[in-house]
Parts: sequence; C-alpha cells; structure tokens
Amino acid sequence: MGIIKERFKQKADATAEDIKQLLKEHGDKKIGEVQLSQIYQGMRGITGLVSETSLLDSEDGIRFRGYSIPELQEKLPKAPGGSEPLPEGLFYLMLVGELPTEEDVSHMSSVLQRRSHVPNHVFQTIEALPITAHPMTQFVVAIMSLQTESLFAKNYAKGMAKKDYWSSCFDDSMDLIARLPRIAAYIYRRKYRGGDHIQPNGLLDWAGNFAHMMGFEDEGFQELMRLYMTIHSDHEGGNVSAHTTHLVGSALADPYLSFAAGMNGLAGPLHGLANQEVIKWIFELREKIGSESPSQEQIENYVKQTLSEGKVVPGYGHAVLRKTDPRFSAQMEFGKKHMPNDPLVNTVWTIYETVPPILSSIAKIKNPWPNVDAHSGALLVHYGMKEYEFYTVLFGVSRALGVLASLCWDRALGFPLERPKSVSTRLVKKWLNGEAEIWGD
Ligand code: HAX
Repeated sequence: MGIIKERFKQKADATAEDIKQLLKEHGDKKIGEVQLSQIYQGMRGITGLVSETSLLDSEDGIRFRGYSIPELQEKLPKAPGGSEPLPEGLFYLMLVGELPTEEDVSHMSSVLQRRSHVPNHVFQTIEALPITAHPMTQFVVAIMSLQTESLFAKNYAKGMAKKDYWSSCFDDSMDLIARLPRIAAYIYRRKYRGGDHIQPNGLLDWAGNFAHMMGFEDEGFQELMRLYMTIHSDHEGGNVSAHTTHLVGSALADPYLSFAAGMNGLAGPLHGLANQEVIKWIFELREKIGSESPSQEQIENYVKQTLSEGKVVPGYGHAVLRKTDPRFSAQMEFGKKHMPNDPLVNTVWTIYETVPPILSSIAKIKNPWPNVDAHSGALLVHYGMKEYEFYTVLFGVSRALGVLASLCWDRALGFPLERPKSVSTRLVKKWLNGEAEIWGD
C-alpha cells in the first residue's frame, strides 16, 4: 500500500471510531428544525450531510480542513519559483486531514504522473462526438468511457466485501484525478487548436502540466492554474456537483460514474457554467456599447436591462454565502499582482463596484456579492484563453479534488445509501388539516 493511502486509512479508521462513539452517546440529539418553506425552497439551511473535507461559512467563506484560502496560499508548498499553492497539496490536506510537507506534495505529484495514462479508446470516444459538442458534454462522455478502468466496479463484480470498498474507491479516485488534465487538454486542443495535441511533461506538477498540455507555457498562466485548481476544488458537501457525486456514490456507483454525474450538475448555468456566462455577458456588453472599457453608468444600465429581461446577473449571488466570496478576492489579488492594467480585468472590478448596490435594492436577493465565477474568466482571457465555453471544464478538473477526496471518506466511513424522505402537497394539506402525520405516505 502506498504511503498516502496508508495515512488516509489510519485517519479514516480513527474518525470512524470517533463517529461510532459520538453516535452512541449523542445520536438522538436534535441539531435543528425544518420549516415547511425550506422543503419547497431547495432545502436551504437544512443540515443533512457530513463533509469532512471543507466547510462553508456564510460570512467567512470556505475553509478547507479549517484553513482559509489566504492561509493555504501561505502554508501549502509551491512550485519552484512560484507563489501559488500546489493543488495536489490541497488534495493531500483534504484526504489526509493534515498539511503536507514539500516531500509529501512532490510524492503526490509523482504518484499522479505515474497514474496518468489515458487509454486510447477514451480519445476515440471523444473523436466520435461532433466537434460542436459543448466541452462539458465531451468531458462527461470521456469520463464515462474511462469507467472501463474502474477497479471498484471490477472488484464489486467479483464480490468485494464492504470493508474493502474504500481501497478500490481510493485507487479509482487517484487514477481519475491523474487522468483528467490529459482528457481536458485533449478536448481543448481538439476543439480550439485543430487537434494539434501536446504530450505531457513528466517534470511538471499536476496543474503546471495541465497548462502545458493545453498549450500555455507562460509561467503566469501556470501559476494561475495552480491557484484556480486550488480554489475551485471544494465548497463543502451541499453544492450541486459535490452533493450529486456523493449521492450517486452512495448507491455504490463507482467513482467514475459518480464523478460524471457531479459534472453534469456542474454544467448547469446556476452552478459551474456561470463562469462562461459571466464572460459571455461582459463580451456582449462590450459589443453593445462598442468599447472595451465600459463606464460605471453603462454597466448600471446593462445590469438593469439584464434584470428587466428576467435573467440573473451571472457571477453574483450565492445559496450560502452572504459576503464577497474569498475565492473572488483571491483572484482579484492575483489580477492586481499580474495584470493591474488589463481592461477586461478592470471591467470585472468596475462591475464589482456597480452590481452589489443594485442587487441589494431588490428585496428577494439574499446575497448581492460576487461569487467565484465573477472573476475567473477575465484572468484566463488575459493569457489568451478566450474560448469561454471551455471554462467549466477547468472548474470540473479542479472540483475532482474535493468531491473525490470526499467520496473516499464516504466509503471509508461506511456511509449508507442516501435516501431522504419526501412529501407531496396533498400530504402537506392533510397534515395542515390535522388529518395526517407529515412523516406518513
Ligand atoms: N441576479 C438576479 N437575480 C438573482 C441573483 C442574481 N445574481 N441572485 C439571486 N437572484 C434571485 C433568484 O433568482 C431568486 O429569484 P426568484 O425567487 O424569482 O426565483 C431570488 O433572487 C432569491 O434567490 P436567493 O435566495 O438570493 O439565491 P438562491 O440561493 O436561490 O440562488 C444562485 C443562488 C447562485 C443560484 C443565484 O444567486 C444566481 O442565480 N446567481 C447567478 C448565477 C451564478 O452566478 N451562479 C454561480 C453560483 C456559484 C457557483 O455555484 N459556482 O459554481
């Protein structure tokens, strides 16, 4: 067994023992109440999931195993000469629960390099799709075709015992994370660079190699990829991509099937696809006014027009957050450091000054502040990645780190099939009339 796998197993066994004790002593404690409105409104605020890898605070934003993004930027190992964290270090932290040393991270990088071979049939499957297919469609289809490699599925078919699920889940998760940059880069080069593919560079870290395979050799872009892959990786368990991966995995669908399901959710415009929508929306604004640098007044009018057409302002609002997303702030800092005079990046900052007061004046909107997607596209465009339909694939490669680390924990802790109870409006009416119990059927 590899060293990372061994450490993970030790931590998971200790946590499983803690949970056993915790439930024995406190299993019947109430942690909240559920209002009728919550079950009709997307289950907001109902605590019903365990997420070991990260927790989201509505004011402070995301913390990965207790560490904020600025803390991770300081504490996680960096690439030689770089100043952004290496995402494989964050993966280690989410998996093992402890900050990795430089040695741990370089070990993780080489393990991922070793596992990164993608079988030919995956590329053939991508090639069978029309080139016009959305990159997220190509991405999900490629992951599904890679499912032929699942050890979990093979071992389950051979009668694997429940106590061994975690091991195959771990191996599949590592393999999948190792292979995703190759697949995503293939899709990028196929769709936007005439199929002129680039071989991996075994000397580079996971995110640096990803940038290289997409054709971006600029050190600034590689640093951006390290930051991007770190901050998009996890947002506790209830967001659509994380929750879907967890739910599908609870049926013992293997990590490939579970992750592909999560990616279908990420491809929704209220979730991960918002990153392409933001840039599309800004490009349309530029075209409309015929300028690269819209004024605050022009942005204000454009936002009001968007709202009057019954559309959402992409990149703003959040189901949990009630402040500026620290993932937005981290990207803003990156922009200030690397490209303070870029007109598109400056427009993102002017939008940041303009939108919150407008959204704040609309009573129903709970959070007028920007989320992660409001900023990412402008940084990518700066380095020449203008093909915004591809942006959600980048998000997806990063999200694998969090949701697959969580899936390993799910199997190691022996979590059961997820199956919440539902109600019908008919039952609700009967309950309100005192004719039925709400938990009846
Ligand atoms: N523009 C216009 N209206 C908005 C809005 C925005 N940015 N944010 C919220 N609202 C509206 C909602 O559509 C909802 O209207 P209805 O009641 O008429 O349906 C109302 O305000 C209440 O919404 P909320 O309670 O404040 O927010 P929700 O938890 O329902 O939704 C969303 C959260 C992120 C989906 C929402 O803010 C939104 O649609 N934002 C724009 C899309 C976006 O940026 N998505 C990415 C989110 C981050 C993420 O997951 N990234 O992957």
